[in-house]
Amino acid sequence: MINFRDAKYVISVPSYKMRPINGFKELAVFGKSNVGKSTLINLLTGQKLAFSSKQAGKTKLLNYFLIDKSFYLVDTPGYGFTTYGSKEDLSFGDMMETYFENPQLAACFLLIDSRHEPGKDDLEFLSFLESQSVPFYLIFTKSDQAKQSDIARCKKFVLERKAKNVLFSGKGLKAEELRALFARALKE
Ligand SMILES: Nc1nc2c(ncn2[C@@H]2O[C@H](COP(=O)(O)OP(=O)(O)OP(=O)(O)O)[C@@H](O)[C@H]2O)c(=O)[nH]1
Ligand SMILES: [Mg+2]
Repeated sequence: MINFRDAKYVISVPSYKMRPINGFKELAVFGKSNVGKSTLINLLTGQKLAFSSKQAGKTKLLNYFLIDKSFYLVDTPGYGFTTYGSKEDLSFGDMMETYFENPQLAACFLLIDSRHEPGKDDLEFLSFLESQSVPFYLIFTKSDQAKQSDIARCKKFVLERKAKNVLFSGKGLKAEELRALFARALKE
């Protein structure tokens, strides 16, 4: 059993190459700015480790958290914060391409806001993930605020994309199911 509460912030870096080298696997959380990546990490660990904010673009670097002294959770900068084609978004693209060369990357979690249609940037990032060999999981966030019709649309989207391993998350939900998904991703 992984103890997710044994969690510690390690370092924020522009490239995975700058994190401590120790052979630990990494699980990385991706998604549009403000989708709830940092909040999800806090829910998983039961601590206020990652800064969450109403203001988009809070997380600007790859933030490494050591969990149970055995693997890293990585909080990534949200995409779609700046307009497409701008300098910032180009550097986000570069950062991600480099990140996926990372041999320690065990699995990715793409977060999508359950209340809205996936945006162009979500679809682009999903296509990018589908083109990579690293396994990925979809998590629909803010489902506590989603309407029944939103949830139905998300489920339809999942079927259309043939995505596996899907989870809904939201404030007030228990962390156990989420922890089980992350634990499974680490093993696979
Ligand atoms: N209702 C609800 N609000 C949430 C949920 N997850 C996150 N939020 C809120 O959404 C806002 C953004 O959350 P963050 O966790 O900072 O989002 P992020 O993806 O880390 O954003 P960036 O660091 O800018 O990329 C905050 O005000 C959170 O409180 C959720 O499941 N339900
Ligand atoms: Mg964040």
